[in-house]
Amino acid sequence: MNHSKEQILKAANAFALKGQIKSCRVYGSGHINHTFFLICEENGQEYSYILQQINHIVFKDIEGLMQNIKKVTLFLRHQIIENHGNPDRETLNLIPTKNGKNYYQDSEGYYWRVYLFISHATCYNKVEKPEDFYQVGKAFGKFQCLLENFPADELVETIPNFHNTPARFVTFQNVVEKDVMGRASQVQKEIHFIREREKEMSLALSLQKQGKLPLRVSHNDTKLNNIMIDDTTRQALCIIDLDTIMPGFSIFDYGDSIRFGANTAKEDEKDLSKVSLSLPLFEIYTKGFLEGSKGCLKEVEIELLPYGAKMMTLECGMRFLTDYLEGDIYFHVSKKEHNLDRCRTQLALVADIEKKWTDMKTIIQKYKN
Ligand code: ADP
Ligand code: GN1
Ligand code: MG
Repeated sequence: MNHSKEQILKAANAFALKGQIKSCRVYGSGHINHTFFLICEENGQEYSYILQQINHIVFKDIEGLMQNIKKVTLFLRHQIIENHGNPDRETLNLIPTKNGKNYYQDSEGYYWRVYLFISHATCYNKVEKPEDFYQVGKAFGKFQCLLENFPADELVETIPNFHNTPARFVTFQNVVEKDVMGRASQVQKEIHFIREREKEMSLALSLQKQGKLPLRVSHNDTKLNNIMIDDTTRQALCIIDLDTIMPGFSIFDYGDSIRFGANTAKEDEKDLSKVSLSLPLFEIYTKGFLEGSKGCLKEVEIELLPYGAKMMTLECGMRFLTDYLEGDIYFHVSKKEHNLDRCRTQLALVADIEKKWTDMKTIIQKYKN
């Protein structure tokens, strides 16, 4: 969806920004929302903001989603203040509309929100320094503990069954069968690869049902570009993209970070020979995650970390393929077969994870105490 400049500025002006808008440009590389970087000016002073048009096809209950974000950011804000941190930089801060609401709906039905822009910090699409990935692991690990006492029943499920892999498999099977775009014959190999792994998909949910695996308040979308790293201190500064905060599994928060950050190739790399699981990156993230979550995770959660990495990669590959078969209606795409390329990298990574299973287990043992 391309919004007109007029529509974007009208939305921005609905918010209680400081000063006059000076510039506005498309920003970031998220697959879901439409993000803009705003600069305002007042008395020679500049103020920066992130403006987002929230994807209401993906998120059906925007009111509930924004309530979640409000509650979680307030909760984190208190903890940051207690720890003498900077609450304007270490968590997202919503800017209200001029009417005091935390989102704005325009006349065409689009939903918008504004956050304080976190400056002098970067979201990376690829690990540049291994030490950064350690910091990211530590931050996401700590996030599990920070949210341990957050009242989970106050959160709405913004996307029901988000990491319910068996439910995603059912959807996938239906989409393959319908084949609305006539693309299924071209991707038989990928379909087969996913089907072969169906049995493994239900492990987490069945352990949860048996009371062995705890459901926690988790982030659910822990890829590298959903965390900001401070340009000066090079520490993980702020976890962003809180749209999917809801009950989930710690192993999936861990796993989604590995899926994206420990892949030696980009998520949409065409040359599959470049795709592999980097064991050094896997190790450094694991070290950080286990340090950050020390004392919070149960033994079973630690044992299942490699499974979390494999499942998030397989599920993501299946989701990209589902979207490709449905005609690219969910993830933003910027080229032909973009979702198919993404699916193929994920499945290639699953295959490599399977090869490195024992190494992964050994690394976990090394850091678990
Ligand atoms: P999506 O759901 O589409 O991934 P995100 O909320 O992750 O949307 O935002 C997309 C990108 O915008 C991020 O990867 C990051 O680069 C940038 N971004 C989002 N919020 C902020 C913020 N408060 N300050 C600075 N940059 C931000
Ligand atoms: C999406 O919003 P973004 O770009 O951070 C998606 C994740 C996928 C990821 C794949 C709400 O994340 O689940 O793992 O793309 N988010 C949603 O890169 O579906
Ligand atoms: Mg994002």
